Amino acid sequence: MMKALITGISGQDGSYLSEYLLSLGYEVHGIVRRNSVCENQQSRLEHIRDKIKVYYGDVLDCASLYNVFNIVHPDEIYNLAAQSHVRISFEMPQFTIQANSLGTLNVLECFRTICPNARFYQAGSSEMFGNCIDSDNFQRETTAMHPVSPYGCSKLFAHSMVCNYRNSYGLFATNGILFNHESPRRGSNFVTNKVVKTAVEIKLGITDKLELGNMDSCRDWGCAKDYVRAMHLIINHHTPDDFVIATGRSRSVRELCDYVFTKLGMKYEDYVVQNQKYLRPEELKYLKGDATKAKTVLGWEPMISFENMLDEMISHWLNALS
Ligand code: F7E
Repeated sequence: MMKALITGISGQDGSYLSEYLLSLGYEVHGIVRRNSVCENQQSRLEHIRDKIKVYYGDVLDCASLYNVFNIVHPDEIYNLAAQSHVRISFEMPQFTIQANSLGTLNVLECFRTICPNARFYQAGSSEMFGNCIDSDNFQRETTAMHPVSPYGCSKLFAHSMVCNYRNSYGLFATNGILFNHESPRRGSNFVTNKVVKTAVEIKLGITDKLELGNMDSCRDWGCAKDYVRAMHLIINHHTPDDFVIATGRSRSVRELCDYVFTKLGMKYEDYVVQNQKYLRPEELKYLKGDATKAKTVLGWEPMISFENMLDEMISHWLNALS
């Protein structure tokens, strides 16, 4: 039986990846950070709690990492642990760099010294591109990377270290460069789930307005379930490599609002107001990923549309809040 170790198992991607790997017959192990509200700690894992093995640890606590690696001896390592909120990375730049950059380095060191024959997947991000874009308006594996947030900088360091460990030590170390991916399990301070949750609250009379930051930025939004499939394909490819995972469609925050409010029989213009506090000191304006390499080399394609994903999120919040 193949053994997977997932850092950040309690996050959106960690929970979907666990489900997917369990369905493939994997033994799934994961590391969670201690949270003062223990119900919050593993809320996304409740339904599979008896099928996975979870350890307390932290990518910044090397002793805990070494301990878990020595217990599990994984065949596949998925490094998903991160401070993943871009705006918050401006408020907590040092923690973001520690967790995302040094944390990745700590996990790489465990990989190199304890189980060098394993395979490693790094959760990279389209935020690494910053405002770099090719002349055809796409970002791809060869596009320059000049990040515009502490989060983007932290992920670029991690991405570079993975390449360095692959080339220096011959390790099977891979990078996914994932564009935005969403689901009902997305934290409700990310824009998709914030818009859907608040629109449903407005529909149900729980609140009367939605406060947002920049509505003109554009993102390439895919579905988390499709993207965890890509992680598994990347780590199981015959050669360690880097892959962009994206849908190839870009939409503005305004278009997102329009779809969600219209679906609920409302006009977003009647409820959305701008609040400066949600603006970022520097904004990444436009993302549109070209996943041709993943399609041709790995056979990966997204299966769930933007609309179907948002419909699932709307149903989720209607059920939860009604
Ligand atoms: O923002 C704008 C905001 O926070 C999307 C993370 O998973 O994807 C995610 O990063 C856009 C930005 O995601 C609000 O300015 C407007 O332009 O949902 P988001 P993100 O920053 O793109 C990348 C690929 C990652 O790797 C990250 O970990 O929406 N926006 N008003 C807002 N965003 C938020 N959060 N809240 C607002 O009120």
